[in-house]
Amino acid sequence: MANKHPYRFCFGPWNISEGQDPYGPTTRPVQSFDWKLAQLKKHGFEAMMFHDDDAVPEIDSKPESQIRKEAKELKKRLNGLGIAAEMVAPRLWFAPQTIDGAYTSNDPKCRRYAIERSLRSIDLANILGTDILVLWLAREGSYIRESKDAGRCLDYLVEALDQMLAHDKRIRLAIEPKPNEPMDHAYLPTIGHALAVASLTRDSKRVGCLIESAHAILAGLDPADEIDFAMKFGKLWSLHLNDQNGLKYDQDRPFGNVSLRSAFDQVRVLERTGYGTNGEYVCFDVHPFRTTKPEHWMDHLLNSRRTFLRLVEKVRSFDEKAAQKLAADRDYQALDQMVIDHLLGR
Ligand code: GLO
Ligand code: MG
Repeated sequence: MANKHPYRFCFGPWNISEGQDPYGPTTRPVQSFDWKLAQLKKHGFEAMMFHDDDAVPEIDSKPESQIRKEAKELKKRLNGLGIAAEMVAPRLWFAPQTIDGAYTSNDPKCRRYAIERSLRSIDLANILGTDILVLWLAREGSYIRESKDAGRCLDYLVEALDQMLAHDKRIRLAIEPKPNEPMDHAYLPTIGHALAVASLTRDSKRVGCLIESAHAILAGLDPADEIDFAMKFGKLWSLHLNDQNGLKYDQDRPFGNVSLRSAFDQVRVLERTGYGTNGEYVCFDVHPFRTTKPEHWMDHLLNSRRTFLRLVEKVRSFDEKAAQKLAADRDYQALDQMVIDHLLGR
C-alpha cells in the first residue's frame, strides 16, 4: 500500500439541501449560495462542484456577456478564498426543453438546446479553471421502450460528445452513469457502458467517467470493483462517494453509513490504485436527512469525510501480507473474518 498522498475533498451546493423531496417541501430555511460557499470554506473542504446554473443562476435567461462577467466574478471570489472549482456540469434535467431527454430527445430543437448548453458549460469550466465537464445523463433513457430507438440515441450521444470535444481541445468529459431514476432505464447505466461509448467518439482519450457509489449499488454492482475497472483504464477522473440501502430510490446517504465494509473496500482500491495522485478530488454526493435540524446541517458531509479518513487509516494498517497468505491458502473464511475483526478494531 504505497499511496500516502493526502486526499482533497469537495462537494456541491446541492449537497447542503434544504430537505425537499418529491413528496414534501423544504424543512430548513433556504440558504444562499454565498452561505454554502462560506460553509465549505469554514469546514476545510478544498473545492466545490458546480452545475452551470450554480455558478451563474438563471443562466438560460442571460446574455453571453453577462454569463462571462458573473463567471469571472465567481472565479475571483474562489481565488480569494483559495477554493478550486472541481468541475462544471450542465444541468440538463430542469429546463422545459429537456422534458423528453436532452441529447437524446426526439425533438431536434431540444437536442440542439442540450448541446448548446453543454458548450456554454465548457466555456464556464474554462473561466472557473477546471478541465472537467461532468455529464450525469439524467434523462437519457426511456420509460416507454417504443418511444425511442436505443441505437439511434447512442448515435445522438456520440454526436453530442463529439461536438463538446471539438469545441475545446483541453476539455475532458466525465460521464456519471446511473442505471435508473429519474428514468426507468438509462442508456449508460454503468462504467462499462460509459467507456464503451467513449471509444466511439472522435477523441476517446478525453472521455472518461465519474463513479458514484450509490449508482453502482443501484446497478447491482460493487462500487469497489467499478472503481478498480475505471482505474485500470486510467479513466476515473472524479468520484461521488456516498451510500445506499439496496435497490430503491437514490438515497445519497453518508459514506459508509450503510455498509462500512463496502466503504472500506472502496477506500482500499483507491489507495491501491493511487486515486488522487493526478489531482483528482474525493467528492461526497450526500444529502442531509429531511429530519436534520439546521444546527446539524453540515454533519453528513463532515461525517463522510471523517469516516473516509478513518478508513484510510484502517486500510493502511490492514495486514495485506497476512490477507494474501489467507487468499493463497484459499482460507476465505478466515479472510472474511479478518476484515470484520480489523473493522471492529481487534
Ligand atoms: C444524481 C446525481 C447528481 C449529479 C450531479 C452532478 O443522482 O448523482 O447529484 O452527481 O448533478 O452532475
Ligand atoms: Mg452524483
